[in-house]
Amino acid sequence: MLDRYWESTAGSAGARAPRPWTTSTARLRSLNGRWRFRLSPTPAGTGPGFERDGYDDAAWDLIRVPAHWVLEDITVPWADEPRVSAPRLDGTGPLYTNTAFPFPIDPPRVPTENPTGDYRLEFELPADEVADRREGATVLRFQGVDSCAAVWLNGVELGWFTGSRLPVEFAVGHLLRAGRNVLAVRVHRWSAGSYLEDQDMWWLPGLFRDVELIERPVDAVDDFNIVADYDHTTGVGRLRVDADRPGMVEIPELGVRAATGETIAVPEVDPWSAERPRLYRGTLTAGGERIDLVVGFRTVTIDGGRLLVNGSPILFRGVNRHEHDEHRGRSLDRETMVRDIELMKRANINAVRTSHYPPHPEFLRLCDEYGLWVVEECDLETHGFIYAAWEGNPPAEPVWRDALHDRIRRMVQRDKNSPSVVVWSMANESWTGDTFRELRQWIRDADPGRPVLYERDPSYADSDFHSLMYPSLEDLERIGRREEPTPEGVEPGSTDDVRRRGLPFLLVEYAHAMGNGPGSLVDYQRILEAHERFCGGFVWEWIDHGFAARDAAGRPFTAHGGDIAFRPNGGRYCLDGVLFSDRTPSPAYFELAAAIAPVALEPDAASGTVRIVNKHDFADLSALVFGWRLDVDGLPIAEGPIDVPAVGPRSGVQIVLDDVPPVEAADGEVWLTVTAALADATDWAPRGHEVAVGQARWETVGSAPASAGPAARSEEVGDPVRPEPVFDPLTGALGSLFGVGIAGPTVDVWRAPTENDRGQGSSNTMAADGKAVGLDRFTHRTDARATVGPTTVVRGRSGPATQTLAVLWEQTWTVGDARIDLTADFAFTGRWSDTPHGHYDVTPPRLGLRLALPGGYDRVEWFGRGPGESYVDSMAAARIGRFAASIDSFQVPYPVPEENGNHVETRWLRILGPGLPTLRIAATDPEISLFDFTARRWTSEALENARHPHDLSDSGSVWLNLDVRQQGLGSSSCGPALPERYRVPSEPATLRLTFTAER
Ligand code: IPT
Repeated sequence: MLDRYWESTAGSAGARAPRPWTTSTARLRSLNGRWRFRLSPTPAGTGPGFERDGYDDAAWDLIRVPAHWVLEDITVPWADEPRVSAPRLDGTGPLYTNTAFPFPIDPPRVPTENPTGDYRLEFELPADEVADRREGATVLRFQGVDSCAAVWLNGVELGWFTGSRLPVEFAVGHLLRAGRNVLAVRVHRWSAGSYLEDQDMWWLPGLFRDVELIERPVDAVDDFNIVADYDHTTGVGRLRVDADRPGMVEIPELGVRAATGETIAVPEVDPWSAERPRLYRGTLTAGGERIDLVVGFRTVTIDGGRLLVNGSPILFRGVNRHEHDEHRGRSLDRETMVRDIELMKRANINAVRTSHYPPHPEFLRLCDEYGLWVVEECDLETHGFIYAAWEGNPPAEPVWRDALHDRIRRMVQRDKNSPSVVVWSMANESWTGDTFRELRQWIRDADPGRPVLYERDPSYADSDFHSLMYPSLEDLERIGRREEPTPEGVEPGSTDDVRRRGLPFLLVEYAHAMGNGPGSLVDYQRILEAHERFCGGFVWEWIDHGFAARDAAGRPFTAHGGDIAFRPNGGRYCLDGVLFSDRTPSPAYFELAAAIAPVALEPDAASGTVRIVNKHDFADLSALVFGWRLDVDGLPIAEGPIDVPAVGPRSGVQIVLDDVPPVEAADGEVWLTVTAALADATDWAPRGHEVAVGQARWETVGSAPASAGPAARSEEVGDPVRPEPVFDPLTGALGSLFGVGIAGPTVDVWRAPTENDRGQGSSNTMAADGKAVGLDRFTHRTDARATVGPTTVVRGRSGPATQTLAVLWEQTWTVGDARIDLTADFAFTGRWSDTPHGHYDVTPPRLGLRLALPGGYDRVEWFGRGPGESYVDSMAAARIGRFAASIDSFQVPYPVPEENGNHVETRWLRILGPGLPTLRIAATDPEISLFDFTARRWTSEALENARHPHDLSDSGSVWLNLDVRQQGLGSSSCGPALPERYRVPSEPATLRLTFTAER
C-alpha cells in the first residue's frame, strides 16, 4: 500500500474502471449486515495484521453496514465516556461545518488525529459461487464509503480509494474461497478527499452505502451506453446501445432485436419526460450475461438560449436534495427514497438537483420511474479554500487533476444511462480552475447528449448555463431579460460576457428555507415563468439535516450543529429544508406546492368565469378533475364539477361557470374556490389528491338568493355576555372584560426573531438591528385616560430606553350592550431611520396589540386564511375559509424556536375554553381592514430565548397578538433583504376591532 495513501491526491489505486450501474443476471450477494468494528484515534487503526485470517476480533464492537459509525452505538476508546447512545454530542460523533474545513488547511495533509474505523466481515460462500476463480469473475463493490478506505480480501491487499459518494469496484474472483472469507476495510475519517468534499453538511464517516459481491462471467460487458433520442418533429425514436463486447439488444415491446452498435429507428415512440415517464424495458445479452435495459427516449438540447427537451422548453420546479435521515444520516433505505419522491411529486416538484453529490443509484432509478428531472452533481466542493483566499484551490492545482477526473468519470459512468438525468453539474462552490475546462471537455466527449452546469465560475466559460444562487427578485428579472450586469472579473463585451448572456439561466439555489420561511416563493415563480431564458430553479433545500437526539433528562429533541461540542461549527445552518428532519412537511412545503402548481386557476366574478392555465411542459389536463365550491362566510353552500377540455401544455382556457348560483352580497362574504385534483390514483398519490386551488371573491350579480341566510347563525351563538370593562386607573389597561381576567392590551412591535430575521453574518440582520435600538424592550407610558359616557380614551407612548423612537398610541373603547368596540391608533415618532446606532433604518417586525388571557382557553376558530400559518409573503397555501384548531396544535414546532403560527387577513376569531365565555374578536369593518393574529401559551420573549422546543412551557396564560400587520418572512438567512413591500411601514395605522362574548 502506498505510504500515507489517505493523503494522496491520486484518488484511488487498484480499482476497476468505472462502469454503468445496472441490474443483470449476474448473481449479486449483499455483504450488508453486522460487521466487526473497532475505532482508533489515528490512521494506524488497530495496527498491521487486522486483515489477517485468524485475527481475533471477538472483543470488537458489532456495527451494522451500511451506516455511519458516528451514528451508531460504538465504543470511542479515547472519549470521556467511551460508550453512550448515538448521536454523540461531545465532538467525537457527527460534526457539522458549513464552509469551514474541520482541520487545518494544508492540502493534501490531514491531522494525525484522524479517527479510523477498522471493519471486518467473515462470510461464507458456497462452492458454486466461486466456480470461476479468474480475477474478473467476481467484483467487490462499495457504493459509498466516507472518506477513504483501504481494502483486503482474505489477507490480500486490493487497494484504496477516496470519493465518498461514488462507487468503487475491485476484481476479486481469484481471491475468493469456497467456505469462509474475510473482508477487512480500514476507513479514515479525514483524507485528501476531504479537501474535495467540503459541502455544507455533516461529516459522517463510514461504510454508509451497500457493499456487494457480483459474480459475473469474465467476458461480461463492462461499459455500455444507451443512446435513446427522440425526434419531436417526426415522433421517431433512435436507439443504439454501444458496448465494449458484442451483444444482442432486445426490447420486445418495440419489436427491437438488434446488435450492439446498430442504430434502430423506432417510429411513433412515446418519449420520456418527468411528466410522462415512459420507459421501455429490455435486455442486452452479451458475454454470458443478460443486462436489464431501461430506456427512456428523450433529447436534451440548448437552442436559442433555451433548454429544450424533445423540442419543448422545460421549467424545473425543483428542490435541492441532500440524502438525510434523522437517525441514519446519508445511509438511506429504499423506502425513504420512495417517500422523498412521493412527497416531492405531491408538492408539484418536478426536478431534483442532487446537491452536492451523486445520490444512491437507486434514487435515480426511482426518478426514471416516477418522473423527475435530475441535475446530477458530482461529489466536489472545495468551499473552505475561501479562507485561504482560494490559494491552493484543487481545481486550479495540477496535482489534483487525477482525483477530479476520477470523480467526474465515476459519476458519468455510473449514471449515464439514466433518462432522468438531463444535466451534469460538475461541482458546487469550488471557485475556478483550469481543470474544470478539462472536465467539461471530457464530459462533452463521453456524453454529448447532456449539457453541463457549473455555477460558480463568473466567466461561465465551462458551463452551458448561466446560473446563480439567491439573487434578489430584481436581479432575477434583469437576468430574465438578459440584462444582468456583467459579473465581476469579466470584461464587458468580451467573448465570455456575450456568450453568457446568450445562455439559458438555471437558478441553482434560491428561497433559503431555514426556520420559518422562505417568503416570496410566488414572486420568484412568477418571474421564472415570465421569461424564456429561464429553465426553472431549485429551492434550498429539501430536508432539514437534524438528528433525533435526547437531552440529559431523556427528552427528545432535534440536534443541530450548535448542539455539538466542536469548533468550527456551522450551528443551525443545517436546518433549512421544507421538510423537518423527520420528514414532516413544514409550512414551507405547502407554500412551495401552491407556488409552483402546474395549473393556475383564476376565477373571476365579474365575468362569472374561471381561467385555467396549463403550465405543464408536455401533459394536457386530462389527468385532472376540476370542481368549484361556493362559500358564504367560510361555510360551503353549493358545489359542483367543472368540465375542462384537455387543454394542451403551456396554454389556457376560459370557462363560464353556469352552475354557480347567485348569492346576495348582504348574506356575508362570498368566495368561490376552484380545485384541480388527480382523476385517478397514481404511483405517488391517491385519486383526488389536490394539485392546485384558486379562489376569488364572488360578489354576486343576479337576483334570487340561493344562500342559506345570515352567516352568523352558524357560529353557535350562545347568550351574549355584557362587556363590563374594568380599566386600570393608572395604566388605562384592561383588567377584565366580559368578566374574564385580561391583561393589556399593550402596544407590541416585536416578534421572536425567525432565522431569516437574523439574516446572515453582517447583512440583512433585521433582528439584530431591531434589538440594537430596543424594539424588543419597549416600556410603556400612559399619558391620559378619560371616560365620557360609553367611551373611554386611553393615550400613551411606548418606546425603548436609550432611544427617541417610539409609538404614540390612542385606544378608544366604546361600550355597547353586548359589544365593545376598539379603535387603536398607532403613530411613529422619534428617530426610526438613521438611528444614533449608525446606519439603522429600522422597521418593526410587527405592529399591534398584545393581550394575556386566562390559560383555560384552549381553542381558536377563525374566518380568514388557514388552516396553516400565513405571512404577507407566504400565503399561497393558506386559503380563505373558516378554520378551527387547538392553541397547542397552532404552534409550528420549528426546531429552533421562533415566530410561527401567524394568520393574515383575519376577519374574526373566537377563543374558546371549558367553563369560560367564548370571546369573539372581529374586524369592525372587514371591507376596510383585516388583522393578523397569533395565540400561544408563552410570550414572544420566552419563544425567543428557548434553544429547543422543549424549553418552552405553559406560562399559565394565553398570549394573543392582534396586529395591524406582521412583516413577511423573506429568506435573508441566505439571500436578499426582505423586500420593502413586505415590511411594516413606519406610518400611522389603525386597528378597528369589535369584541363580543357569549356563554
Ligand atoms: C450555498 C451552498 O451551495 C449550499 O450548500 C448551502 O450551504 C447554502 O448555500 C446555504 O444553506 S453557498 C452560500 C455561500 C451561498
